[in-house]
Amino acid sequence: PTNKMTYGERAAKHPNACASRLLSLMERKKTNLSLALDVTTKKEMLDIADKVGPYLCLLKTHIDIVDDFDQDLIEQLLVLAKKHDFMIFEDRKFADIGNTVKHQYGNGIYRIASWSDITNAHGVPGEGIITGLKEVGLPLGRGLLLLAEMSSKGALTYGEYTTQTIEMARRNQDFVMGFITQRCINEHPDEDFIAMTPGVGLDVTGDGLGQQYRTPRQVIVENGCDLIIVGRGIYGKGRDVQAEGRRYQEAGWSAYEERISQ
Ligand code: S5P
Repeated sequence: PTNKMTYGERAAKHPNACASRLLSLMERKKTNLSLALDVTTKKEMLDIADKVGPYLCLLKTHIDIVDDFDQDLIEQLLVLAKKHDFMIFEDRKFADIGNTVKHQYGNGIYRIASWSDITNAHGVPGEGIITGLKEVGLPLGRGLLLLAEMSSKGALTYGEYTTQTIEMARRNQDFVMGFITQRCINEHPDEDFIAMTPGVGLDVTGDGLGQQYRTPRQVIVENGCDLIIVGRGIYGKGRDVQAEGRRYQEAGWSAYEERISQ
């Protein structure tokens, strides 16, 4: 199964180009850390991305929360992505019909598809959401994640909903490269969806607004996930972002080494 293979071995045989690019980056940089950079100014965003960049494989953005967003922010993020060798994931969580999401992905002031390697979507509207996003993203070599399970308390992403979301992904493996999930979803021997997991923290178990945290070891070793997505654990109030970036990178990587050596 995939959770006994190295990221490099998976990269070499992965049919999805975007997934293969990410897995080989993870192997070469020795990191499975994604930073969830939920800050609201351009200055903070660029400053933290530059400081934590050496420890990341994937920078996760919420571009629509930046008060002073402009095109220059995108250009500078792309410069940092090149400088530090990380990919970008705009966490847009699309949730509308195919024709609408196509425009939300490719048009508007953000033009997400033009700069973000990866984005994500809910399965709630049905398979047309994937078809719409694919029309825009696949020709650009982009990848999509489906939200199979959420980290927050009381989330409705379970049971039949999650099962059907996974089936949608299985029918669209050219574009769907993985899941936002709390556990590894791969079942068939030839199946290799990348499992990215938010709700990761080493110091606290929640945030008072429904978020629930588990440790990198719980996520990577016990639940077989591939990437840890960490936000406030790294840039939260009073934290040394560089030191925390290194700490989460080391925790994530040693958990992965423990898993593949078992
Ligand atoms: O189920 C989810 C899915 C996502 S993408 N739960 C989440 O928390 N997220 C995102 O992960 C959320 O939007 C935020 O950007 C990040 C978690 O941030 P943290 O500060 O709680 O680590």
